[in-house]
Amino acid sequence: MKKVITYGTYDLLHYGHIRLLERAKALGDYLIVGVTSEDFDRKRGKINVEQSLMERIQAVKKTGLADEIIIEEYEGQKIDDIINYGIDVFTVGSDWEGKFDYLKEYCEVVYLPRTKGISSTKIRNDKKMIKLGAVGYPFLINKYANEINYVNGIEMTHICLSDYNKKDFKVGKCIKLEKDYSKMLKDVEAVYIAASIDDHYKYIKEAIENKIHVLYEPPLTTSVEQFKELEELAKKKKVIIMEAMKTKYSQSYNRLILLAKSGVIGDIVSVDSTCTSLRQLESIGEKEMVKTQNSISAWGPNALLPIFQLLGTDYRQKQINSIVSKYNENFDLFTSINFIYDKAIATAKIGKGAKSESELIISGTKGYIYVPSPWWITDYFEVRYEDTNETKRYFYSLEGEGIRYELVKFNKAINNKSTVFDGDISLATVSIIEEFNKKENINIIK
Ligand code: C2G
Repeated sequence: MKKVITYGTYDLLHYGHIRLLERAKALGDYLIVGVTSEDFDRKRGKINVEQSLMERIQAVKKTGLADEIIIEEYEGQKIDDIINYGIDVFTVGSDWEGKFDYLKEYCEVVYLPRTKGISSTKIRNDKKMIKLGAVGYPFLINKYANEINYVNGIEMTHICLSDYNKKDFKVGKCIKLEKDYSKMLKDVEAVYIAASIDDHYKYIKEAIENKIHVLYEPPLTTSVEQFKELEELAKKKKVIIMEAMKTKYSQSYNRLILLAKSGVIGDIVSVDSTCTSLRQLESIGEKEMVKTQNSISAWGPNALLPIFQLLGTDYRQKQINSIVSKYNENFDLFTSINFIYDKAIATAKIGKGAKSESELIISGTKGYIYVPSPWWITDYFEVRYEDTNETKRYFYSLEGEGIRYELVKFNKAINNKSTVFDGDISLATVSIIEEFNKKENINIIK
């Protein structure tokens, strides 16, 4: 029996895929189709795949052409499969011409002519493009304007100038610069809000009222009352609201949270998360910095995320200690928040006026997870035990600081009308920021 193998993603299965499978089948008696896993596709830079692995497998199965379907999960698997399944012919489309010649050592390699005029990318692009407008800080908007080019189905069409000049935005000519926010909202379906925290509420509210989907730099607002109002309004208007927190959508971060919850380090007894940066202090000085977003609202959402995800928001006790600026009591240069849970403790340390090792450590009864600084944009972490020989290292690819994965997620949420808003965690964070701003139950060190 002549065994043939071929691989692919098979996203939104189309005529080109089917023709390839038919010809692959005709090369022998038994056809094995390797469908790529989400992880593997992401590693090889395919971030726009729309369908889940299961949906793609089902579609290949439905063609009736595959005698067996396997999952392709890692680099180098093709050699393993060819040996293990006793493959005679490896085949793939001519877009890969020459790329798999190294397999000739193990079996026959056939490149089949690719069908012209059709591709998954084309099908994805032919769908309606979501128009995104942006408002706020140029350094953030410039990054998003660049990263959105890697994402199918969504484009940045407008930027609201608000407090800035045209020259602050280093973006292509096809983006329209608009002075008036309300006017911009008329021309877009979604908006990215990276404005000063004092303007968040009014910008977000106006967007939701106009049924515009919102991607916002957290926090949503600094008031619990406003938070609840906006959350309710978004539900009523059936609008997606999503935090622009790249950590939250990065593969390595999600994997480490899952691992921590799976028990590999035993019971979690402590989460220590530190987020500090002196960048702003060094560029504009303390006197100017204290007019901007304080440390707790700038870094709080990030630093508190792993604590609330792993231990929940139902802590028994909390203590906030803050060193504040001599120029402005409402500006914390450095804050530490300590939590006591039923069976665990946690600390978040944040600061725009002090520098520390910005690491994340999750301690357990059997070992700990260590994420090096800056942990919120990491592509690497370790699971460590008493016996250092047992250390396990995890590597991931993180392109463009993770912004493009966040945009893919936002785009998918809009298309699938799925919710991506973790209300409990965001609310718990906003309530801590509000407590600080109101100076309730806080130790202030001047
Ligand atoms: N294909 C084709 N004609 C098209 C589109 C795709 O013949 N118009 C072929 C591809 O050449 C490939 C198969 O259909 O052989 C699956 O295509 P994709 O889903 O795009 O997968 P791809 O990224 O090419 O994966 O490591 C090799 C990969 O696993 C192949």
